[in-house]
Amino acid sequence: MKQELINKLIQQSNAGIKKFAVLIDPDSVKNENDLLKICHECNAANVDLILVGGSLIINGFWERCIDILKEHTSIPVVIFPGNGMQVHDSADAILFLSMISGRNPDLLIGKHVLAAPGLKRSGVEVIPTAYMIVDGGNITSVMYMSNTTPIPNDKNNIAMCTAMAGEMLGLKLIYMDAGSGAKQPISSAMLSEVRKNTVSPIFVGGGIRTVEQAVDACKSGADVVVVGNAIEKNPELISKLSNAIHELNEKIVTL
Ligand code: 1GP
Repeated sequence: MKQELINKLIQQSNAGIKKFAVLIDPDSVKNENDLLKICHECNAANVDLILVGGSLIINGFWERCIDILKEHTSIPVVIFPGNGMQVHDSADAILFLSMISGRNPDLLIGKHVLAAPGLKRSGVEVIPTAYMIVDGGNITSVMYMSNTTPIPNDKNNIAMCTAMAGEMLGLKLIYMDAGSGAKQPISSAMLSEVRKNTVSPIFVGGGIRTVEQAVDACKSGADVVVVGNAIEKNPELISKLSNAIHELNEKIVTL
């Protein structure tokens, strides 16, 4: 199985390099032109990853969305699946999410069994991901659709032990998510606690709307900051967030 992207993420995380990922929900993009606008902004801002996914597939734009992105950018396009139907051969990789914050067996292993043969045939890089939902102050789609209880946002030890267990089970990447449109992002204290006790690359997302929040998340230990909602509303934010995160890397190199 391919391990190109995960190996790069591990290497760069070890070197302290911070990355910015834009999340595109194909159901939220109105038309191909809007998608192309976001794609061009991502190219111009040197965004590191484009994640594609959403809780549902409503408008039938799923496969076309990934194909358009692959035609117009060399940024890796990574599926962040909201359900087992969100697979497409032309993506570079898929986050194979085991929702270890919850106790829904279907999302821990059940859906994976169904998806495995198709994924193997597809040749898409499969990244085993410890997916942790954290309460962001409101009921988000992922909470409702997954039928799971999120980790309470002040229970840093629960988050830390959950992430450690995920690593011990062999999951290669940790994704801490307050859910799309969360009122508040995951706290710096929780991120630091998880960072201190794990070595895998950490993705963080959910409710990040400002440069300050993105930079704080990086300084607290996140390797990749994921932003969806805020950039859908204001695509100009893409370059601001990307520049701010990449500036942190310049500081690392010159230290
Ligand atoms: C959600 O982590 C992502 O799963 C991004 O969240 O849309 O709130 O940026 P936002």
